[in-house]
Amino acid sequence: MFTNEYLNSLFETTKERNGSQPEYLQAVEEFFEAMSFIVENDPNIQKFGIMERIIEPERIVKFRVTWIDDQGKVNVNRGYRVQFNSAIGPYKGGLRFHPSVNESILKFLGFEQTFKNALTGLPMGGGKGGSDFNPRGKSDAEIMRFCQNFMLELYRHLGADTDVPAGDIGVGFREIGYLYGMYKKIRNESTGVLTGKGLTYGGSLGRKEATGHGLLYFVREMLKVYRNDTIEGKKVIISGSGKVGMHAALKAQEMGAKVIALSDINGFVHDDNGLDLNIVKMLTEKNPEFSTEYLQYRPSATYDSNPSNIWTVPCDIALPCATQNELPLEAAQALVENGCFLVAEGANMPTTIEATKYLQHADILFAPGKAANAGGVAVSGLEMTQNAMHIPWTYDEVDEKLQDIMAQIFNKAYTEARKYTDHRNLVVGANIAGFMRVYHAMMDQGIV
Ligand code: NDP
Ligand code: 2IT
Repeated sequence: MFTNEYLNSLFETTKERNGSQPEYLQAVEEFFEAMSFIVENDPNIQKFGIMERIIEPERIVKFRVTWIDDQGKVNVNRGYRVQFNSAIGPYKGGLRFHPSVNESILKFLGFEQTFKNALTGLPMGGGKGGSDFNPRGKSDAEIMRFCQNFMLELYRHLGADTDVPAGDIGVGFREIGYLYGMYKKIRNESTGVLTGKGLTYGGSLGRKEATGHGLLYFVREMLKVYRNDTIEGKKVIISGSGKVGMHAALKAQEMGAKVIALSDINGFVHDDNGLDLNIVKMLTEKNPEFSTEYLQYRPSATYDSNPSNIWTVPCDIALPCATQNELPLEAAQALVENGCFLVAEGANMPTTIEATKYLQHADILFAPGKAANAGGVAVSGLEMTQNAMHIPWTYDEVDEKLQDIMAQIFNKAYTEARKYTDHRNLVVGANIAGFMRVYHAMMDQGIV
């Protein structure tokens, strides 16, 4: 499977030990493919068990969360924190509240986060957590009670220099506020133990937009370096109109692109002349599922109730920003057939391995999430810095740093890609660049 025997045998063992965790195995497979380019030339990787250690979370905490709904009924959910790797800094990564959450999904996310955080150049290790709690349709009071009970368990594993969670799917300002309020009450301390906080109590300007904006800054570098081109006038389609997708859309428009299709869980809307993002924004602020209502305001658009069909819309650039494995092989084939020339992942692992390979073989420019969506965690790192200094930066200061970090991430991935394989292979480049930093830190710190 891989060109290296040692990686083949280790992957077999990993499959045996984690047979029921497909997302985690998928993330390891993509990583091992990239590692095939370097393990043979560096015997220390094998001798010091670097691969064996780096694919194994340092710690997984799993706990019961009990909460009472508005009808007085007692509910039980599962809470998790996967503390994946702390070689370069405190564990750092989001919390996801979604019914699909399980150990496989959180392990894949924590694993990817380790390399993503390394790519930012900031001192952050990798972690991820969350719950199978479904926030959809819950009242504010229910969300608050759930968050408080979740934190009643999680707090003992956190700390500004130990583990610093943030948001992810289903966790935004509101949830971070409730989680933070409970942490502060239990610990009696105001440290930056969560990022993505509200601006009145230690949050950073620019954090809510950071992943989407960072994604567009990354795309800007790709277009410049590979095509001597800009995004101006390009037709862009975006899946997911949540925190990442919405800000990616707004930034793409600001940079002169035309956002022609956008999806949510109920379908997607398409208008070849460009969607009216003010209407989308107004609708999503009331109700995250905007797609069914958009046509009432802009009847020139079309609506399709299957969100996966968005990939059949002819476009120049596709930005998957919803969830893992949302872009399978058939979608990649449709994109190529319809003239798309660039795919950049705003979500984590939205493209399946087969689809990624298909796009790369078809010479489509492809940006992996661990590089292209690192802007969110990068600004989380900047939020930690501001909290530690007790001084906030302006929006422009944060944005300038974000632009610089995204350009540097592109350069690191591009440089490694050029060194080891095709200069367009940013999957290999990003994995190697992220890995190298974690690897060297692990070597320096001995066998722990
Ligand atoms: P949100 O919960 O804010 O938004 C996700 C959106 O995607 C929701 O509107 C959801 O709808 C929708 N969605 C889910 N499945 C589909 C689907 N199959 N087709 C279309 N839409 C769908 O999450 P985020 O925006 O924060 O996260 C999105 C992705 O980006 C995730 O992969 C996350 O891990 C990644 N990411 C997030 C970062 C962050 O800082 N927030 C940073 C880096 C990556 P519904 O709510 O109805 O289910
Ligand atoms: O996937 C991600 O990078 C995030 N959800 C953001 C993590 C963070 O700590 O800001």
